Amino acid sequence: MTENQPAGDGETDLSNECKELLSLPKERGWISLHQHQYQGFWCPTEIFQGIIAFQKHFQARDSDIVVASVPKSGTTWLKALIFAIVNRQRFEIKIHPLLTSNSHNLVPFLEVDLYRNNLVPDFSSKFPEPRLFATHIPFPSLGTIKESNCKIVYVCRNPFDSFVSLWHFCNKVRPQSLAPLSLDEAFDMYCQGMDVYGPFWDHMLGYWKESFKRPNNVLFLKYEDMKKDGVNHLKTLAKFLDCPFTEEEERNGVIEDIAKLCSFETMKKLEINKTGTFVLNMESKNLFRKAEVGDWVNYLTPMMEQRMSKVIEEKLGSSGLTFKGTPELADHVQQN
Ligand code: PPS
Repeated sequence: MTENQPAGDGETDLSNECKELLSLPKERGWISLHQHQYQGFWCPTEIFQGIIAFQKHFQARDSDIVVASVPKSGTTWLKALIFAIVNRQRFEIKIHPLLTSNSHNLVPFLEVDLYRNNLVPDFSSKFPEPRLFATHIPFPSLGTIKESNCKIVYVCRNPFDSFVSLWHFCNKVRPQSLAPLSLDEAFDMYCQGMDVYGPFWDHMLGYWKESFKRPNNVLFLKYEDMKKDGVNHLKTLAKFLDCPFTEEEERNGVIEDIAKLCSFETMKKLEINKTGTFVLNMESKNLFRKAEVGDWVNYLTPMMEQRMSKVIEEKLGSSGLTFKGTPELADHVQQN
């Protein structure tokens, strides 16, 4: 089957499935009018069909590499880092594809790009091995990826900053026909677990637990740690992906070059990221806001802070998963 070709006899089935899905629990959406609860997670209407087509048709290979995340956790960055690491023999830094393409267009989302609109992609030509994909789908719903031996790199971010990032982003990309989401309303939805692909806690826990069960297949990273020590994270990533940096590469500054190429400062300034688009025709410039750890203090009231802390404690407290950039939580964890 070739790219842009409908999924054969699945087309009618999928339409029927989608009709059925629209009868699932439904709430106000973040980037569209509605979101729906499917297999336990919340998903914008537009993405359903892609999720179903992906689950039905995608055949993972052991050599695949999959970037996974809750939205607004560092996906754009991680896609760039992995693309640059894996392809470092193919491209010179000075004329690198990341200088002329947004990382989302180099490492496509399975459900939002490749299988969107019930298309079945042509994997034969454009995808040299290892194939690089991304997804926001929670671990239990990953279809054949779960059973394969492929490498999954998951990035998570402290929920305080993720929430603020999500709220800003959604208000920028929501259709103009929809009223903006107020901070209060968005916060309430988030704390109830009705965030995009959420509840965020289930999303994180799915990959967190799997990273302990299968450490050679699932690498769990934290945005705040990556910001603090980019070079060491690049080494960890390359090793996990079975392409460790050689001593010579280290001596020649290859790691630093990649870190710089993929840095927020570099990516935000690129013409392609100021003027281009990425999935669902959204403007790429909205992917680059502040990239700070702890920016949430500028938005959340003490009451909101307390509520979020309580949610995190209740939902993630016993998991061992902790976050930096949330001083109160860090203190709390230390006290316990
Ligand atoms: S998405 O839409 O899910 O792909 O968004 P995602 O990339 O996960 O998250 C966007 C936030 O990441 C910041 N960002 C970066 N941080 C560090 N380095 C690089 N290169 C980078 N690129 C984007 C971006 O600014 C968003 O965070 P906020 O806090 O909103 O600035």
